[in-house]
Amino acid sequence: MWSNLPLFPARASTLAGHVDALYFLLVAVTAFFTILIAALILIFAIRFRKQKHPVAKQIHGSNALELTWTIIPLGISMIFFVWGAAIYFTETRPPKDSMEVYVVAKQWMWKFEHTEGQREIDELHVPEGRDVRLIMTSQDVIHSFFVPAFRVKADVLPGRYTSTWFHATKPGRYHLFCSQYCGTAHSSMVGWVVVMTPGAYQQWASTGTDGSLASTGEKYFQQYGCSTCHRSDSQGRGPNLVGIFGKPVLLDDGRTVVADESYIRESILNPEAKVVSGFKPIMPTFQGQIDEEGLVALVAYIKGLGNGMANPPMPVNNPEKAPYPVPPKPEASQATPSAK
Ligand code: HEC
Ligand SMILES: [Cu+2]
Repeated sequence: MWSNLPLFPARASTLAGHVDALYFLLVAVTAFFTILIAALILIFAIRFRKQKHPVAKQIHGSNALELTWTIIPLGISMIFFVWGAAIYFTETRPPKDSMEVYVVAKQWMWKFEHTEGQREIDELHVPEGRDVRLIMTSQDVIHSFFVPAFRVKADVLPGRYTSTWFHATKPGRYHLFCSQYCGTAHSSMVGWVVVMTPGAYQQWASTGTDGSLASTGEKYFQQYGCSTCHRSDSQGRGPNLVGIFGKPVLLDDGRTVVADESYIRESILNPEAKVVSGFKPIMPTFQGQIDEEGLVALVAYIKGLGNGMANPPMPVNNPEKAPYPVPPKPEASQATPSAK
């Protein structure tokens, strides 16, 4: 009913209707109380004017009145709170099996990296009818990813991954804005989200790539020498990374963390922040050597190890089939992880 109102952007995601409904309720309740209060001011000003009531009659204390004006507003604000929180939780927790796109923002452009290997600038192609999760980071300052038609807005921060998701419901081209002032050309940090039918997307995604994102990551994995310490068996100087993604990792200070994208990123840039139990903090930092796009590729590679999705798992104990040269097995040495 509101779709033709030019004040409103198109409603092109599953979330848009929920956000709008909450928004309309807020507007309606606000309008109701604005009108009610304005009307009461007028009515009281006339009814209790000085000519009719020369001496004011004071009322001291009324539990009924105080309870009423406490409980009703509390109830109303709890509706906003609970409903808003529910939408927030939906919006921040991507459904399982979402398709994933990595986003690297920088002054003043959006870079998108698809797991299939497609790379785009200021344009994001996605299929209609699928959950799409964005894993986002910034190369410089704070940006914010905003697609009004999806009612999706999430800050994109340097030094960490943030994530949001959407499920587009209508093919079309939708505005993408940076909604966080980020310097001189902030206002031109705009782009398009192109929602395609699943078939058209399939075709688009399978043309003209030079390998998946994970395979790019695999190249880096060898180029930066990660593979000399991280092997697909337990003989490396670093932990075997096959299948670690999404699993809990025991640290040497007794804490347990889940190996998500942020953990892998931190492990590469600041390996000493969280040292895996049973290992020595010998991993060098790669801070300043690998840029955000390289990190994204490495994350995608490590993520794919062992779940058979992005890449076949690293073969275990099979030097012939290993994707990189496997050094001969060291004899039991100080580098072998000791069970704690
Ligand atoms: C000198 C050997 C060495 C090199 C080179 C090395 N690492 Fe590590 N890495 C380690 C060790 C040892 C640990 C465990 C101790 C720690 O957490 O710091 C580790 C931990 C990790 C972890 C956390 C693993 C877990 O099980 O939770 C990740 C992820 C990781 N490294 C990725 C990389 C990547 C990617 C590279 C290349 C850019 C790399 N490492 C290069 C030795 C190395
Ligand atoms: Cu920006």
